Amino acid sequence: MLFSATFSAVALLAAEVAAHGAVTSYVIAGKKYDGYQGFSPGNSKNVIQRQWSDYNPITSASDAKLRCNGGTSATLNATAAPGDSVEAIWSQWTHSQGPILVWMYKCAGAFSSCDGSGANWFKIDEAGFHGDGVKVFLDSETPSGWDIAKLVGGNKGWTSKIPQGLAAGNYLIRHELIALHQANAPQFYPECAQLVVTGSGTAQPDASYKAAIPGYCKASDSNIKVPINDRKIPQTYVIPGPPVYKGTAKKARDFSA
Ligand SMILES: *[C@@H]1O[C@H](CO)[C@@H](O)[C@H](O)[C@H]1NC(C)=O
Ligand SMILES: [Cu+2]
Repeated sequence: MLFSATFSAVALLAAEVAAHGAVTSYVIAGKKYDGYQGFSPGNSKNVIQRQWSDYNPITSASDAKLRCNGGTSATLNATAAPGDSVEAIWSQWTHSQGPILVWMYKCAGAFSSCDGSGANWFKIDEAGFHGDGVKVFLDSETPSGWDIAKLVGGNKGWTSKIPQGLAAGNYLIRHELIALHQANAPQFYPECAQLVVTGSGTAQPDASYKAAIPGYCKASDSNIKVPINDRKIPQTYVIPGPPVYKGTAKKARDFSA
């Protein structure tokens, strides 16, 4: 009896693990960094990623865990310059509907006292839905109009760039997947890592690019509470949160010079 109880607990855990996912490693400015592996803290203590207790979905837009999946500490950091690429890798991921959001937060000082509080998070990248209005619906699996579908299958990465000219300093970088496959029941999957931005940049986003986490969205928002299987609604999707901050990169409309 004891054996079978233990066995089913393990089986249940395995099923949970199979269903969800988290960022488990990074490639930053060409260098590979381990993330936290979860469920086995003793095996992955010294990493750049803030440690999370599990990668079950967060189902409330106001849950304090939304910030970094509850993780508050990491012993290491990665280094990158403005314009460098940051690839986050999910060792497993299974949901093919929902947006990808990549956020940063400038710490006032040391990482150990950087808690990500206040309306100071800004997006550096995002990806959502592009249907063809004919056969690609919000809930289509194949083809999927969602970029998040590219992460399905395991050991897949998403690459973003540190904004040009971004002020040097200590930053948190937060990767967030919002899985929308269950109608009106969003699931948030965020993880954060510690990143030292080098160089002589001074650019910082103004308040129009910033938001608090939690706080940037509400449970009732039409892009959070999504009736994904309703093909009568417009087959479009607006990614939640402020616009993506591009640093000093020229915007399309800045064609003078
Ligand atoms: C980042 O990591 C390096 C190497 O471990 C360490 O020397 C440095 O103090 C860390 N930086 C911060 C801001 O914690
Ligand atoms: Cu899941």
